[in-house]
Amino acid sequence: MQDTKPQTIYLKDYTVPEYLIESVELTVILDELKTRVVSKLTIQKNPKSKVDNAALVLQGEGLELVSVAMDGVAFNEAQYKQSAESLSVDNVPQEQVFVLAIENTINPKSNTSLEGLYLSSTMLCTQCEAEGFRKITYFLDRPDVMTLFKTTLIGDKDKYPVLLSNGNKVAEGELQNNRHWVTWEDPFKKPCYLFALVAGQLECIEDTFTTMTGREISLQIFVESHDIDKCDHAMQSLKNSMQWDEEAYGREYDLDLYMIVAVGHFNMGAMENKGLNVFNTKFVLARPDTATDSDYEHIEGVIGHEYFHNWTGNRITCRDWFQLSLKEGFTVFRDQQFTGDQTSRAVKRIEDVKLLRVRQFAEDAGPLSHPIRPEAYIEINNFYTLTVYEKGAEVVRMIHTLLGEEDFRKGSDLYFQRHDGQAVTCEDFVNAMESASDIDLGLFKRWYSQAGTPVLEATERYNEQDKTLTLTLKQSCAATPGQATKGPVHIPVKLGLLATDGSVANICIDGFVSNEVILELIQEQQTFVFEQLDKKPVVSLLRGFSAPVVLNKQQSLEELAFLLSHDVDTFNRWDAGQKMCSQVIFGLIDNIQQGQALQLTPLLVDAFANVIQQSWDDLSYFSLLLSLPAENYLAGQMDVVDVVAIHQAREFVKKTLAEKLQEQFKELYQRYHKDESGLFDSGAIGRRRIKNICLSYLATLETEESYQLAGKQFSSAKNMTDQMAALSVIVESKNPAKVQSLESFYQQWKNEALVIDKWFTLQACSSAEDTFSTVQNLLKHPAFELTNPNRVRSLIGAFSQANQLHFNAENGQGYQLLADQVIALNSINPQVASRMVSALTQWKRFDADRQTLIKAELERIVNAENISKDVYEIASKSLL
Ligand code: 7ML
Ligand code: ZN
Repeated sequence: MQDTKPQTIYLKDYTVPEYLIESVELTVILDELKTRVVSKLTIQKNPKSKVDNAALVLQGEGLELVSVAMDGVAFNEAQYKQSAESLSVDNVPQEQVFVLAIENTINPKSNTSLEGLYLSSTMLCTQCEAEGFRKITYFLDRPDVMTLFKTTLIGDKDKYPVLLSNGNKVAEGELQNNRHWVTWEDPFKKPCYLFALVAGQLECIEDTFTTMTGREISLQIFVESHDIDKCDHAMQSLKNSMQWDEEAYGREYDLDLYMIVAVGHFNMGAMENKGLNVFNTKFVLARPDTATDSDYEHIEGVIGHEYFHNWTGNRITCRDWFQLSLKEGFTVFRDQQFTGDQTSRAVKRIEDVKLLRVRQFAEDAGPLSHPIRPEAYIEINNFYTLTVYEKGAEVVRMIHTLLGEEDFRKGSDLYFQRHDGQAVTCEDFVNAMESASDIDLGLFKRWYSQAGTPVLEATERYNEQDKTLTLTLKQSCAATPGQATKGPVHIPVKLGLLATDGSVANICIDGFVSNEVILELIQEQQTFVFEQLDKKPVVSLLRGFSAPVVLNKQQSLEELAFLLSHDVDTFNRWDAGQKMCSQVIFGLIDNIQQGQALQLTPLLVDAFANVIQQSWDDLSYFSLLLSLPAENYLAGQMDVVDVVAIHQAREFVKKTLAEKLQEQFKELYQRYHKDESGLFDSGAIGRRRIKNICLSYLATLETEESYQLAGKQFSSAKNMTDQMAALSVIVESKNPAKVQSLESFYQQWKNEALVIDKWFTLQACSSAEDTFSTVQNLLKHPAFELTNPNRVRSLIGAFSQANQLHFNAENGQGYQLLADQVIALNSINPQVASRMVSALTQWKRFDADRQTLIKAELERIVNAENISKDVYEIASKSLL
């Protein structure tokens, strides 16, 4: 650790800023090695602050200070104090506005943290959220200080022909020595985390969008020249997003220009900087032969996400970083709705719940469990978590469910009306929703402060005499670090009833009759009585996954098979199949652990055969019904995770289904394999999904015929979806063409970084026996580099987070490999290093031997020299 003990920041300590920065004029003289920043801050005392004569403390990190002046008069060294993290001035004017002029220099090239101003290949770009602006110049780097920005960029005309910043271009000109300048002005006040600048040799595609009030917005997407043929889908996605936000939320874009820049080195997915989004190339670039159908979908979702932030994040921002879920939870909810509307609501909901249940539930159950509004942090970058984002979105979704579509829209309108231009709290959001409806959200607010996943126990009793069904729901939540006891939360439980013939049964409760109800659980235990039921119905509970809880309910395989064939709720129908598979697999895991022979129940084979027999419009949904639960989802449900038994049991089920349903899988494959060029069209996507899942079943048979099928698809594929699907089954199988296929793929795509990422990931995720040594070799591959986060995630991230079987090898070699890489990465990029540690946080879920091995690696990380506070916080809290 560093010399000073890392400081913890607490929500309860929040106070308003003592000073405000009304406006700033920034001049940035760009140079790879030494960029000069001249900043003129117009400052005044905050009328809301109760502190008199407070020192003015500006944050700044890694800056070379050149000069400071106030109201045109230069300071001598006695007139300010400088520390490694700040610049402070005592005795500043309390009554009138004053101008502080600061000059400093920075070195973008040596900035491998990719926070602040840095170099990505030949392009200079910035990332400021959460606290990166302080790496550019001294500032009040907190989201509740909102400022008008005017930015002048100066640079060499050949190296930096394109000079971009937020807002509108207001002036430009030429200078001596082949240099030029551009001035940008952003008419909206914003916190400095939304500042951005980009400079480089960029090309752009342009389009326009006409808003609902008839304003024409100019849209531009900037990329390096070799990527200019991969921007069309991103542009279409942007226009779709703008249209959707007008229709769904009545929100219009507010500047005349919207720019997106794609950069190859980026710590996260993308960033919503006002008028100038900066994106990871992964979420912009797509061409049918380089990007899969899922890539296309993710691009649309992320473009939407960043666009939607313009209202939920930029126009209304967060008071402090504890309120992160205010903008992120709501914006993720909005991008989920958007993607559902553009593609298939059923499929999108299932995909979102899969992510939540596997990854967020694990986070909530582990040592780093925190509420969606955390109470304390050491490094805020560590709190861009699945809990803040995904559970945060679920909490917004529950408000939507409780209020209904119409009142939710009224609530969001009221929220925008009340708080436009402000930096607010999660409480303000919920209050607006409450004011716009008749719903009491008092207890609901506990979702913001209580960590952990609630468990819902459901029991039912049918009374033949009264013709009633009594449903009892009981909620509980296990203790999490720092929260020993938990209270009940407000849980909306969507429910339907099915008659034994599979038809929808009427729900009669409290004198009302309907097809579907939302039960509101607010106490620890509640009982609901449904009347006028001539026969015992089958209950479909927690439809659409109406709350982020674990539902425990006894269900036989027969009952689950019934729901799988009859439920009208697409989520529960799919989930019934998943529960069936899970029950069967857990039975087989028991058999494996006791050394018994394995046998697959015909009930499961029949259920799959039955699904295949039906006719499906939504082939993507059909393909989800044929997918087995993932290994990590199964692991999440075991007391002591047995990675080997999980893998064996699941493979056994897959292979047995392939044997029994071989003819059906072959028929489906032939029916839907069209060798299409890979257009982003829902029909074609569905055909590829179903065909490729059939291919993966057939591949488990390890027959010459299956090898040929995969080989033929691999070599003739005209789109990346089919090519990757084929390569993936080749790599998983004993197919003799494996080495050669991997090599030819590499040669074909060695100049497309994003495709090479896929090549690394595929090998890192393989269950093949030699995967560990493959990963070791790939770390030494010339195309591997620790300075590129996408590459790190594609190899180290994939191996540690998506290869449960090999990462958790009994001898601990997976853990050791990860710790070595985390320690190496720590000094290059602390944010990415810290994210990589997350694979080690779940140690309590394993057997005693593995626990010892993992703990030893965590300790090695904590004690490593110069460990960053990012990595320190995650590793040390994991050990508690
Ligand atoms: C979520 C983002 C960050 C971190 C993007 C960075 C963002 C912060 C930024 C959903 C879709 C795409 C990206 C992200 C994500 C982790 C995840 N403000 O816009 O939230
Ligand atoms: Zn976001």
